Amino acid sequence: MSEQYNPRPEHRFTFGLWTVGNPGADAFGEAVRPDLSPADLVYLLGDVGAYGVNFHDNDLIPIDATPAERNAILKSFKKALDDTGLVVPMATTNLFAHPVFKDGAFTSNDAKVRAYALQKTLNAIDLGVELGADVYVFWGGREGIETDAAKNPVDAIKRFREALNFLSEYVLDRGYHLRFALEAKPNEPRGDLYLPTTGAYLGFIETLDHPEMVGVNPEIAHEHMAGLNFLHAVAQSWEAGKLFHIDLNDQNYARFDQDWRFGAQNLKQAFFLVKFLEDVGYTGSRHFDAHAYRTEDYDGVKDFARGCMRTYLILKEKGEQFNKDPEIQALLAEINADDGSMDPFKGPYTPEKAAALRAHSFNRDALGARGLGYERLDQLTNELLLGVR
Ligand code: GCO
Ligand code: MN
Ligand code: MN
Repeated sequence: MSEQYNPRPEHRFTFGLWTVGNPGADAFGEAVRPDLSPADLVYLLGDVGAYGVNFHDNDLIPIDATPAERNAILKSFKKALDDTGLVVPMATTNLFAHPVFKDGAFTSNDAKVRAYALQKTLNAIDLGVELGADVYVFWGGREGIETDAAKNPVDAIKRFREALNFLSEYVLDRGYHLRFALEAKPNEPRGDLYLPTTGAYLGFIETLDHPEMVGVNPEIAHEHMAGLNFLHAVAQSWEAGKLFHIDLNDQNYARFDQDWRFGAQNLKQAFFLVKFLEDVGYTGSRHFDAHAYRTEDYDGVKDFARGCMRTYLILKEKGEQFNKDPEIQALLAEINADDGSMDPFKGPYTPEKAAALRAHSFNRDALGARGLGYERLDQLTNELLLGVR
């Protein structure tokens, strides 16, 4: 394996404890890999060259840990971070595993559950900040329904907003450098989840008390489950200044959340995504929210993690090649050519501009008759990706 695709800290590759730590249990079968401690997982990530490690509160500290157990775990986790040089850029709360959250957390119908979810999140924020996190993810794990008879969807949104406003004030009150990133998913584990797409969250954020503190954490698998174009969700988030974090993985459309290795399924989409992130200069984590196939052992988990990063770096190089390819660039220049004749109509509205625009005559048949060369452009892209350019 050539070294040019080896991960380096500046690539900002991160993994969750729950990703490389996934023991392979699914709805039909038990775990196939032994549980590893958080510290062991940090050493594994250090070995494969990751930059950072993220966690849910209970990935690190079990929900029923005693104070002594908590201290011991934290001590060995911090030592592992020191030994490997890994950092903790992001943290989050597990608001979905315990039965108390079976009907959601912040959107639960039960005020006690909602208050408990807030309390758990306050503690988890403290833990994340203590370990260095500056992004805090909210994935609405069970914020949804099986039947709409059970919950008023408007109440659910209002409750969720109230929780985020409360937590934003908490962060400000404590003086933490922490931004929130909201992660949408259309369904699973609930029949339907509220705020099911990144676009839905982008609208919701503007209704919060502190929208400037809140962005999104789009995930490939989740937008694909909704049948959407992930790149477009990412681009809209970026353009809105809201791309605070990203969950990279892969899978085909119309499946459950399979969390496969980045690039395992849709290489071309992965290519355009990497090219976008690199071209716009996204500086946040490249977080892999994925796990190894259930067929894998410990070494296979490392192959999985290395594969995510290596594919990203290869695609990054392909993006540079695309940007330098004379034939591709000539085609793009042609596609975007502008003879300046429409300049008088550009920019903000004025009554004069509108009048001039009305008076102009367009040759729509000639405009409609032109071939655009996209077939050639796409084939050139394919050949570049297939390595024959
Ligand atoms: C999922 C989600 C989670 C979240 C994680 C961090 O489908 O299970 O993608 O993995 O990303 O809880 O918020
Ligand atoms: Mn997911
Ligand atoms: Mn995710």
